[in-house]
Amino acid sequence: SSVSSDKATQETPSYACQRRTPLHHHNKEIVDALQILALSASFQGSEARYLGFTRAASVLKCLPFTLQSAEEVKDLQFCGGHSKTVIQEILEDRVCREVEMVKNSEHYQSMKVLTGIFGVGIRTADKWYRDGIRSLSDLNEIEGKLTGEQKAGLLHYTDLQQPVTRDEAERVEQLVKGALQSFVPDVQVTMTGGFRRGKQEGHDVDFLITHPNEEALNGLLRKAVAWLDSKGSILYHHIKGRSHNFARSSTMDGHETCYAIFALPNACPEKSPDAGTIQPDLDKSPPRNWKAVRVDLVVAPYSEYSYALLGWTGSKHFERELRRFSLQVKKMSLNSHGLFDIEKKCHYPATSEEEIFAHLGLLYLTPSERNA
Ligand code: 8DG
Ligand code: MN
Ligand code: MN
Repeated sequence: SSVSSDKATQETPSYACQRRTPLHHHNKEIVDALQILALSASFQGSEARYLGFTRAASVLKCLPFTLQSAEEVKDLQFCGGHSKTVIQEILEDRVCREVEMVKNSEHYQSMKVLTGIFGVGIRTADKWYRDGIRSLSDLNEIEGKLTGEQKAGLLHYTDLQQPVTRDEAERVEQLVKGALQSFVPDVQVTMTGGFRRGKQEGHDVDFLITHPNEEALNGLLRKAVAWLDSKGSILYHHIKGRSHNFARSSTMDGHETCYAIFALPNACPEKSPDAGTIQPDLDKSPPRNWKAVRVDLVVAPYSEYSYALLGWTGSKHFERELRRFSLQVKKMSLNSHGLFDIEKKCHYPATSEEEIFAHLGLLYLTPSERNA
């Protein structure tokens, strides 16, 4: 829907799923600023402004050079006037007044803290804000009204605010694989989410579980989680069962999913020459030998595996753009279960992500090119 010359349109395709978006790019300061404005817009319930700033930030991630002057900004495509003003201000003054104001605002700061709690979305946080809640300590007063998920989120808040490192993610993978394989030795477990896109840290660890024999998957997630729980590895978990009659819309997914908080044991320390030295124990409480880590486990039947893999690898903006492209350009409905051609009224099976891109007429993008 953008009005630009044919030549310019060829340079930057309009949907993020038509572009290679690397993890590292050349305009971090500007992208960070635009993403703060996007987040602030979402905190205010403005989906349109959220999308505008998010799209502008995403376009900048693909630029192969660092923006130097306001002059270069004029020709930027898929970047609205408001975003362009922000970019120009940063290029000229290093800071943008609107971004500084947002960062200092009470609503933004409180919403950031409150939505940072596992189990707290924007609506809940905003309702709390309107009830006068500003910080974590204010939540003690309404403790009785919190869900189990939110109570766990609050209890492990400090740990969960720490990024999960790749090393920690790999140790979670060993735990998860060990539990699943004790029931089904040849179960397939794949790390998805940001780590699959090449990120070195994340806010959680995401896994996709499948097996060629669908019977093998029956009850597997519940058994594996119960097994981990019995070993003390689970601090919180909530399993959402598979929904068989979910609407095949582009926004709903119905895979069996476990949202959990793991107690990840610390890595074994390297043996050092003075390992035997007795350390004075100044603090009387014993040192904690685990860290709370958020983990998402998703089970997909083998026939839907490629769609689930594509859907759970992200990024969130990439997924949103992929579904928007499917619907608007191809008249097909895409979700983590499959691809449905609305006009031909047929489903497209796929045994790899490459095949899904091909069905959509898109150039294949590797996971590390999906950091939109
Ligand atoms: P991070 O954890 O490193 O911060 O980033 P991430 O791994 O990219 O984000 P994420 O929040 O863990 O989400 C990973 C992908 O999973 C993302 O593309 C969106 C997708 N995803 C959810 N929830 C759901 C859901 O309910 N259904 C489907 N199909 N996908 C989902 O987060
Ligand atoms: Mn993740
Ligand atoms: Mn996740």
